[in-house]
Amino acid sequence: MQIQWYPGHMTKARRMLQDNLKVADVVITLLDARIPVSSWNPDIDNMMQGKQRIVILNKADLADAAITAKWKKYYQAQGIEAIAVTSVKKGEKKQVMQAIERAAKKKVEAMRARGVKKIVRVMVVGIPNVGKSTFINMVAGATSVKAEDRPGVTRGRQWVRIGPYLELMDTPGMLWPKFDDEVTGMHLAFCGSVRDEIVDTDQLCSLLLQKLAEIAPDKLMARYKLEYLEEDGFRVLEAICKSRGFIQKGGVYDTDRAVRTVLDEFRGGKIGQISLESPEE
Ligand SMILES: Nc1nc2c(ncn2[C@@H]2O[C@H](COP(=O)(O)OP(=O)(O)OP(=O)(O)O)[C@@H](O)[C@H]2O)c(=O)[nH]1
Ligand SMILES: [Mg+2]
Repeated sequence: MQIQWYPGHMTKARRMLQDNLKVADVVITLLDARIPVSSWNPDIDNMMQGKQRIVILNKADLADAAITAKWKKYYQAQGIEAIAVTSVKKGEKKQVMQAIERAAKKKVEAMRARGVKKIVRVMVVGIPNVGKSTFINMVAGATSVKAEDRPGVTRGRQWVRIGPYLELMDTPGMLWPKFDDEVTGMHLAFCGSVRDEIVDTDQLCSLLLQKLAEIAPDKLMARYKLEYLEEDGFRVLEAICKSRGFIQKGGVYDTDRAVRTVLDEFRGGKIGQISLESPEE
């Protein structure tokens, strides 16, 4: 499945990111805990060289906790601090603040030695729809920036003040101009980071069902009350139409409705906590 998708505003967003990087003391990269490999933007990564970094495995509530724990170890083994966060939940702020404190410690202490109380500036980056704005609102304890369940919500940058000595910067979601492989684009589309308008959602859903049949067959069968799974994703889609009663006049399967339902339910975690990528692969 080929996905073409580098919208014009991203070139602008990239330039803006580069300009603002100069004033950032710490960079927080949000990854989608279900797809840490595909949500790691190599382009952003290159820009962030030499910065103090924290990796947040966000949407941890939607991922398999055992696999997320492995991912944490994986990053830590590379000397990158990584924490698992569910930004839609309260009570996650403390571990984030502690991580920021650790990352900014050296700089803060150096300034203090010169008698200056430093304001720590943290830039939050990541792919579209990964939850950057939601994460910032969670840390701020208020709805400071707009967050919505579709990619491309945040357009300009925005500083959010978290207290007298901390500011977080929200940035637009960034994809990279080209993917090295099709799997990356597919995984990003499964998880809602590519606009559905630019992909063939029937095919996307069929591929998702094939993937779920492979890695989480029990959850898939339980959710849609299926007794067995066919190899072909389109056949699974038809079985779901039957089981859910998505049938139009004349007995025709309403596959459009099944496609919407499956994509929404997967993205919302209703099929279960499923990680599509594990560090062992
Ligand atoms: N289940 C779950 N949903 C989350 C989490 N964090 C964010 N979301 C949801 O993900 C969707 C996108 O969130 P945003 O904060 O707008 O994402 P963003 O990265 O700012 O997106 P852009 O500005 O478009 O790049 C929203 O529906 C959020 O409620 C999380 O930890 N768990
Ligand atoms: Mg946003």
